Amino acid sequence: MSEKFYYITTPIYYVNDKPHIGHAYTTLASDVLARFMRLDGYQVKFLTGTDEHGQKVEQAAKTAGMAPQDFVDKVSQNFRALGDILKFSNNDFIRTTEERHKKSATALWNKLVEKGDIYLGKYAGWYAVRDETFYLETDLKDGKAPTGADVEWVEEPSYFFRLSKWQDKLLAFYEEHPDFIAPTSRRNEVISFVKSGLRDLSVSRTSFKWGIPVPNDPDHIMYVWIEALSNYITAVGYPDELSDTFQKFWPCDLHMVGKDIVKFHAVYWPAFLMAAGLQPPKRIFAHGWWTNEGQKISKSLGNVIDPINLVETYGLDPVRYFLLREVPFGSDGDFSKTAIIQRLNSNLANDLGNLIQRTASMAYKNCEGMIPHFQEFTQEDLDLLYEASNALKSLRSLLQEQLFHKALDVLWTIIGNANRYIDHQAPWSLKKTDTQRMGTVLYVVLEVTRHLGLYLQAFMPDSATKILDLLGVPEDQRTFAYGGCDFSLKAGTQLQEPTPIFPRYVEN
Ligand code: ME8
Repeated sequence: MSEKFYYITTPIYYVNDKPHIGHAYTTLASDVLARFMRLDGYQVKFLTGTDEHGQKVEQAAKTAGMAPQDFVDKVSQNFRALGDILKFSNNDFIRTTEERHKKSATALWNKLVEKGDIYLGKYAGWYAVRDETFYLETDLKDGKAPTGADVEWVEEPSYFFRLSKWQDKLLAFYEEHPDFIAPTSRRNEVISFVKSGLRDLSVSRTSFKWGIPVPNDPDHIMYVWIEALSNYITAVGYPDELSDTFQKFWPCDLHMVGKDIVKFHAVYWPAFLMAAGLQPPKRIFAHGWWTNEGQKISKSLGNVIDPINLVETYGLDPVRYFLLREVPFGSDGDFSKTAIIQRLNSNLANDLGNLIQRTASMAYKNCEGMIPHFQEFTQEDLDLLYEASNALKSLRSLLQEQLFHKALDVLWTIIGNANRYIDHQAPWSLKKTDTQRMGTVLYVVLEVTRHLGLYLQAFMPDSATKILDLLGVPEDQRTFAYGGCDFSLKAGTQLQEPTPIFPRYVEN
């Protein structure tokens, strides 16, 4: 089989704050894709990390009374810890204060200078530290940035990137690559932004020190975005473009980001890359924004949702499930306690939990604790088995478009059908009249559960492992390559004694 590669990244998060639900959401969605692609036979590079330079971090360190490096060492750790708790499967974690990154960002800068795309000029404009962005006088609303951030007048020598030169090339690129930006609403937004005209971009600052110095002009620090974006190529070995890793993984398959930073990823980043003679990434998905019980999440409102807290309250897999099922991926979403409890109790405990619990318990009690023997399948049996094994095709195409909620819908349709099938077949009655048919019915549902267990490994890894363990599926037969009927459950395999995998949530 030929080797297949998949490279997925999350934004690198600012270390001026503790991770919250928004950060967890982006990395979770990426984690599900990384896991799915691994199960589907790809060699996956899954990168996340922390963005540690810039004025915002310098200020946060000062407020904390710490040296910037000590501060970032400490806060970066919170993001790693989040990954451990949420079981993110990233196989690289980049910090922009690492040597490999300084080397790569510097090399990218030098390349842009060499190509004539960076020049020294003078910057005068309104700068918002919070957004790390410059604004025009006409952008301001009531003396503040359109985002509400405070701005200050900045006038200083600055290096510029010739972004204006790339306007037509970017538009042509979007045209030729209709899947480059998703969802469509974001794509339209980006295209109209570029069409409205691109000005050259100030890419260095002299007003702070905490960053990577501009080569041969150390009074200047590289603007945080040119530096931060280059993390995606650092992690695959840039500037060594001929390295094995770079060859396998660049261009990146997917940059997963929130809608707040789509412009940087879909406009500036491909322009920098094209200017440096490198290929742009294949796709940028910009997801929506979470609010808390209808309110914008912010530190000043004191309503920041701590993902670690959520996991402690509801359990890891229910949180993973809820975040990706509740809201169509790409749209904004609202977190509410009622909604998560409802999802947990109805979709997980009732629909999936009961399906497994009642069939596995019946087989365990009535079929000598083993996967039952089966007889010839009826059309109804075959329909359900086919629906379960065939779901992989839909999951692949839905996840290729990052439609997590629809992928989960596909699985829950199977779960609903399997529950209806049991109700209709009533194996508890067959127990008295036709034990062989009872065995067949239980077998069908357990085999459907095996498929569900295989797929769910991407979404809810712990629970899926419990399902597959329960069924005695060998550990080396849990990738999608083993979905076919050659690897169906073997009658006579020992079942584990079933215990509920998704207990109901009862509020104290
Ligand atoms: O922007 N809902 O870092 P950052 C959903 N360092 N997602 C949210 C969210 C919310 N309420 N709040 C944050 C930066 N996010 C730069 C990135 S990349 C080269 C540099 C998520 O710490 C979402 O993914 O501000 C958003 O894009 C990201 O956190 C911003 O993280």
